[in-house]
Amino acid sequence: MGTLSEISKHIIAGDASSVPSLTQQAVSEGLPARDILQEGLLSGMAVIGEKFKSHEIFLPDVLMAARAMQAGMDELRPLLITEDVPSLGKVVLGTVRGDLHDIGKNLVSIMLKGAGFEVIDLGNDVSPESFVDTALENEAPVVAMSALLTTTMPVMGEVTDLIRQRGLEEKLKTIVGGAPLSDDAARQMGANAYAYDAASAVDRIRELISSE
Ligand code: B1M
Repeated sequence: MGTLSEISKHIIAGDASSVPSLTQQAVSEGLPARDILQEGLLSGMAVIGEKFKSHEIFLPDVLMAARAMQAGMDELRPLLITEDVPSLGKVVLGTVRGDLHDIGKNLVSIMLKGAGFEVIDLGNDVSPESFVDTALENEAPVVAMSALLTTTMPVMGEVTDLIRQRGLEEKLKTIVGGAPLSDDAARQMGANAYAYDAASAVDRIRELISSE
C-alpha cells in the first residue's frame, strides 16, 4: 500500500500518533505537499464524512479523525506556507457563529498565507459583529467565512446584512465557503463570492481585491 493510502487509512482510524510520521515519510519520498493533502489527508476525511452520515461511526470517531487530520496538516503547514512573500492584502477569516468546524477554515488560512495574504484568523464561532469590526479595525478589504452546517449558513447572511446596514458594501467584500454552500446559496447569503475549496478561495479573493 502506498504512503498516501496509509495516511488516509490512519486518518480514518483516528490515529493522530502515526499520521505526522507518515506525512513526513510522504514528504521524504518527494511527494508534493498538495498531493499529500488531497490524496492522503482529505481523502481520509471524506470517508469519515460518509461513514458518519450513514451512522457507521459516531461523533467521538469523527473527533479523533479530525485530530489526526490536524496533526497531518501541522506537518504540511511549513511546506504550504512560504515566508517572505510580499503581502497581497489582509483577509479576516473565521467559521461563523454556532459552528465549531474549523479544519476547512484552517486549510483556507494555510493556502491564503501560502499565496502571500495576511490572514487575521478569528477562529470558530465568530459573531457577525466580530467579523465586521475586526475588518474595519485592521482595514482589511475582505471578510472570508466558513460554515459546515446548514443551520449556521444563515449567519453569513447576517454578516452581509450588517455590512449593508452600515453602508460598507464598497469597502468590504465577502466570500463564503464550506460544504453546505454553493454559488446559489452564496448569492442568497448576499456574498460577493463563493469558493468551492481552499485553493479556489485564493483565486476568488485575488479577484475581489483586484476589482476594488
Ligand atoms: Co460535524 N458535521 N458536526 N463535526 N462534521 C458535518 C459537517 C456533517 C456534514 C456530517 C454528516 O452528517 N455527514 C454534518 C452537517 C449536516 C448539515 O448541517 N447538513 C455534521 C454535524 C451534524 C455535526 C454536529 C451537529 C453533530 C452533533 O453534535 N450531533 C456537530 C456540530 C458542532 C458545531 O459545529 N456546533 C458536529 C461536530 C463535529 C466535530 C467537532 C466532531 C468535528 C469538527 C472538528 C473540527 O473541525 N475541529 C466534525 C467533523 C470533522 C465533520 C466532518 C466529518 C468533516 C468536516 C471536515 O473537517 N472536512 C463533516 C462531514 C463532511 O464534511 N463530509 C461533518 C475536511 C475539511 C477540509 O473539509 O471543512 O468541508 P471542509 O472544507 C473544504 C470545503 O468545504 C472548503 O474548503 C475545504 C477544502 O479545501 N471550505 C471553504 C471550507 N470553508 C471554506 C471557506 C472558504 C472557501 C472554501 O472561503 C472563505
